[in-house]
Amino acid sequence: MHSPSRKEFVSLTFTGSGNYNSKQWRRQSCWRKWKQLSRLQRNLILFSVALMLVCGIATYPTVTEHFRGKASKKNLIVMVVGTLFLRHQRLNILPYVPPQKQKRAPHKRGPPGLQNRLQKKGTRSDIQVEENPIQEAKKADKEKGEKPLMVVKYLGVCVSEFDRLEAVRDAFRHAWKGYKEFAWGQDELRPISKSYGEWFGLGLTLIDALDTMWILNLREEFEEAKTWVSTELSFNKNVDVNLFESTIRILGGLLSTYHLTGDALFLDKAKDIGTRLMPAFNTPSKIPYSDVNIGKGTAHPPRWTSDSTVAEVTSIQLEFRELSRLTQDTRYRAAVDKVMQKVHKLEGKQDGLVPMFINTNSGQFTHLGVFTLGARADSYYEYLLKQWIQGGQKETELLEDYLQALEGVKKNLLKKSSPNSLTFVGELSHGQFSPKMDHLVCFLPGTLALGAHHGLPADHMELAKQLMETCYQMYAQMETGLSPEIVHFNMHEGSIRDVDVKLADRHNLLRPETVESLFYLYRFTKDRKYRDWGWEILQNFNKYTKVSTGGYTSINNVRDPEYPSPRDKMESFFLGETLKYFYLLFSDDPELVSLDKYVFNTEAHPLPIWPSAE
Ligand code: DMJ
Repeated sequence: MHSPSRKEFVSLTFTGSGNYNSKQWRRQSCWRKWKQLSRLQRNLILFSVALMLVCGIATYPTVTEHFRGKASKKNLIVMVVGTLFLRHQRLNILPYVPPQKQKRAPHKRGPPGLQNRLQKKGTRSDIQVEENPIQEAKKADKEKGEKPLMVVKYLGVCVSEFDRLEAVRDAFRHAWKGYKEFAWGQDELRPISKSYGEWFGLGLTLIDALDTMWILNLREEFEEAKTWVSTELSFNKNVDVNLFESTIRILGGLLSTYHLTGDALFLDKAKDIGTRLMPAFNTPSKIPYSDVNIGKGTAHPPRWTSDSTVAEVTSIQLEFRELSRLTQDTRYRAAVDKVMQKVHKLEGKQDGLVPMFINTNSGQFTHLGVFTLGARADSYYEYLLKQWIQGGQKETELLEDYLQALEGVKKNLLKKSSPNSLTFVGELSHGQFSPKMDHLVCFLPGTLALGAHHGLPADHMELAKQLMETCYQMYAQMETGLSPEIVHFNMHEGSIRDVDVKLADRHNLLRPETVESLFYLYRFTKDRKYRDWGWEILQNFNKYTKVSTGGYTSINNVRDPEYPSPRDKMESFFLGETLKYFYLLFSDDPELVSLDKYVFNTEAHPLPIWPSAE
């Protein structure tokens, strides 16, 4: 983070006697002081003034463009003067203004001494606490006794889209710095212990992040990563991988990078991993096992059950179908289409909602009667719509299942909270409603909006907007401004707050779903509040999860801004998804991954919508 150097200021102290209010005295005094300056000082001042004028003229059209009709005149002046001032201080021409230095909320208190506290508790931490004007303004409101039941939006922070995009690129570079230094070529960075964690041993973070680097235009970083893929990445390894996770992150990441770059290296690698995953489908029912040994070509369910997770077996289709299209080898598509056809016909659904488990021997749902849009079922619904879009909107069974499931959601799972009537999606267990909602469910506003964009009923967009507000409140109502993994909504009249969080659910894993939905909602509505919400969330990630030596960490407690308790893990999806969706949210270019040409897989890897002839 750039901080202005003191050496760059020229200090002028005016002293003197007499009537220092008189204009003449001031004029004479100034002139005398000017004459007292050395030639170097005078030249420096003249140069600075000239530079400020030139920058001012150059900046004016850009700044007015950003703020046309969106900011008050006062804000505009603050922005122009602020930009010029900071440029002058830094003596360079880059138009990036570090956002947190721009404007402070009144009654600012110092940032909590997180680092000290962590060390006192004996936890080694390099978490970097940054100033956050939005949180400070909220605190100020609280101190004034204005308890924000429904947290209001602080839109007055004067930051241009350009700054926001740069802030995302900075965040990516920071995450990458940690990965490169302490975890290069490994699956996940452990940023606090400056080490790494292995899951599959396949460079998961690096592969997940490839297309993000391309989209963020971080070409140097991309080239380094590409070199690793071409020289180091081998799938010929005696290792068990999870079919779903390696499909969405590795196969999906390689396919999208192939499409964005046109480089055949990524298609070759995609074909290699796709082929090695195929043994998972050798089951009595053709519903795939959860795990595959990609070196030995054997597959098996988890040790304790012969069930697979419904979301896992129904969220690998976009990737395998695309692999068939690109390679002209129909086996990949045939395997995953068969799964969808079987699930389409299965007994045990309720109004289109599916249970969470399916047996690989019998091919039947198990653990019947429990319905959620969260963990273990979430992306089933997402992929119904997205496969329909990918295939040119021809596969009507997929659309029917999607529409029916949404009716099932409305009928069984959709409720309002108290006191603020937030619309939320709860869960159903053997006829009993539970007001529990996983953060994972926050993919739904984006998916609903995407469907409406592709011609589905307009009320899908209305529901998307309501749920978007709820997902935002899951962040805004927490002390850190970051959402917990799971919330419980209050439904009793007279409740004081909408959201409760159980002790075990207070963690935040740097998940993308809310940012993902904000991206879709902004793309389709152009309502700037979605960007402001995203900006607020990004700042809170920076404040509570950024580790000074590089990387970001998941945290244990979003309710304690003094001690969020780092978990020492940066999930690959933070680079693959969260930061990518932030960037796309702040980008003004609708052609940067056009939603009329691409469909994102559930790990944010864009795959093409097939031309209508296919
Ligand atoms: C990602 O791997 C995918 O988005 C998946 O669909 C759900 N879980 C994580 C992110 O939260």
